[in-house]
Amino acid sequence: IQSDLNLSWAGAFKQITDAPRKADSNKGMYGHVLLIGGARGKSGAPSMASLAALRTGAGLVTAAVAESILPEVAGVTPELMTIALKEAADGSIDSDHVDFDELLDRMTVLAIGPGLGQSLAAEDLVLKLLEKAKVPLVLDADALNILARHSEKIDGRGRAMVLTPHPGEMARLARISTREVQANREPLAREFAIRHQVTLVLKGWRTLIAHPDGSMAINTTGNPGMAKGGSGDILTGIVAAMVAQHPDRIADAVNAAVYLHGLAADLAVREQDEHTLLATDTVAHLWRAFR
Ligand code: NPW
Ligand code: AMP
Ligand code: MG
Repeated sequence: IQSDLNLSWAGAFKQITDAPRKADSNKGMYGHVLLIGGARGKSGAPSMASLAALRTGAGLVTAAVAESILPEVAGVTPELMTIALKEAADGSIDSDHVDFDELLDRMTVLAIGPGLGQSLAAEDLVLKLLEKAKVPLVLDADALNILARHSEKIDGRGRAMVLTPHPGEMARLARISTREVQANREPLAREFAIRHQVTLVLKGWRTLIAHPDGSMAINTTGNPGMAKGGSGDILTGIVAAMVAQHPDRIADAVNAAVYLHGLAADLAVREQDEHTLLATDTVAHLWRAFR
């Protein structure tokens, strides 16, 4: 964590990760995460994100997915609630049949993108969600690929927006090559976050978190065992759950989410190996990371 902010952030961080749940807690105090993503062949992405959100302490988690993949997603764990959305012939969610008021009712945070695909129907859905959702948004994967075509809509001023691109997705957002992204990570992330007033999580080894006020954090956890399909989908769930629990402290929540994700993976590889680590093993070690 950047040195000038080190002390204040270390304190904030501990408050978030060490806070005991009040004895008289109820699930309504810990937020309701709504996750929208998945498509045929990519049902694992919303499943993993949902599982990770549940394992990070969200009070309730609902996955809203195309009806044909709902059985797979619902099967990830019985704690997960699901909403079946009508789909077009190609399997994409058909936004003309979505009742957005009902879908978004009582949600604390909306995470969109893992496994969603980039069809025209998916694009329509993402744009409508951006317009209708009044809660903090976590945008990942295909939601980012879609927004790369509508950069004027990337605006965190109305409600908070957290974007979690990997370098390939950042390249699409910034319309430059992945190589250029990697050569300019810090200035690129900072300028993007300030210009769009969003929280930008630029993933990869030493993930950067750039905040709308221009401050930045560099993550120190994580390992190459995470360079496998599913790792980013799990981060989306962790970020959404942390934001759901701390909607008034988005910067601290996102910093903590990124740190915990990498720490859980580091603790998991101590027991096995970077070659064999699965993204879901990271979820299974989240409890150790919190401890
Ligand atoms: P290259 O090859 O080096 O030019 P894509 P995706 C780059 C879902 N998933 N450093 C790199 O580019 C996701 O949620 C579903 C440098 C790489 O080839 C999405 O919706 C799963 N470069 C969808 O699939 C499990 C880096 O980006 C390219 C980099 C597609 O997502 C898998 C890949 O990016 C997946 O999560 C780095 N650190 N990281 C499931 N089980 O359902 C990435 N790149 O083309 O956006 O594809 O990330 O696989
Ligand atoms: P995605 O590409 O969306 O699946 O995201 C990959 C996740 O794994 C991100 O959180 C990355 O920061 C993390 N990750 C991938 N490779 C590494 C690495 N070599 N070291 C640390 N973290 C990594
Ligand atoms: Mg990803």
